[in-house]
Amino acid sequence: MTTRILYSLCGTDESRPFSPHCWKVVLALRHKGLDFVEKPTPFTRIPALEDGFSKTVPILRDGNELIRDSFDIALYLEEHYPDRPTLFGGEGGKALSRFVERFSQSIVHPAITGIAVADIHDILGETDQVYFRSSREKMLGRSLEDMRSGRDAAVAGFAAKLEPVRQTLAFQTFLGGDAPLFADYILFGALQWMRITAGAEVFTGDDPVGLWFERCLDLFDGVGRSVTAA
Ligand SMILES: N[C@@H](CCC(=O)N[C@@H](CS)C(=O)NCC(=O)O)C(=O)O
Repeated sequence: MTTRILYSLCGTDESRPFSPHCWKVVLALRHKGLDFVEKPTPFTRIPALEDGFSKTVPILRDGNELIRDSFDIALYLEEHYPDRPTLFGGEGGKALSRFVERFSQSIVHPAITGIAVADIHDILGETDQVYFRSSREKMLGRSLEDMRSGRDAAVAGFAAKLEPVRQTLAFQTFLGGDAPLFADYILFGALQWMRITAGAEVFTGDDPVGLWFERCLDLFDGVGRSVTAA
């Protein structure tokens, strides 16, 4: 039997893994019907994983193979498990998923950072808090306290950033069409990160994006719901 390990990210509570990129991989593995063991790891222990293989998670060990980066992991799974349900629906799907990744990374992630960064700090252990504060304050050019004071405005402005997704969902049930593909899991990962760390209510009850997110939470026996909202 293949040993498949997904190294993911957690704060003090190992039962609440929260990394967006790791959630993408959880859904990709479930989509392919592949068993795995998840090992949630605090930030400052990531560099020691698998003899220093990667500075970031997710890391997937699949037997003797080690793969880093969520998109590369999805490509690897597609290539090595071609008989399982497709994550991309062909080469065009791979290219278009890259657009969804860049949209998520450049528009959605900064917006979520504005909402959740101080909350993330608060769920980390002491060593991680020191690392997180200094690395994030340097990256953002602002203190975590300053970020926290902008939280309400960030929540209020969030839903509008997803207007292209909202309009797309008027044509189809998932970004992938009638059924979800990796593109859905990319955006799901971002919203799941916010749900678990900040629990912010960013959508009105009838917002198609919120309804799509609920559909994603239902996938694969509700694996996304196995971790409750903050
Ligand atoms: N492009 C990478 C990004 C991975 C990434 O940034 N992971 C974060 C957790 S969400 C991480 O491990 N950060 C380590 C750190 O900031 O020290 C992917 O898609 O997997």
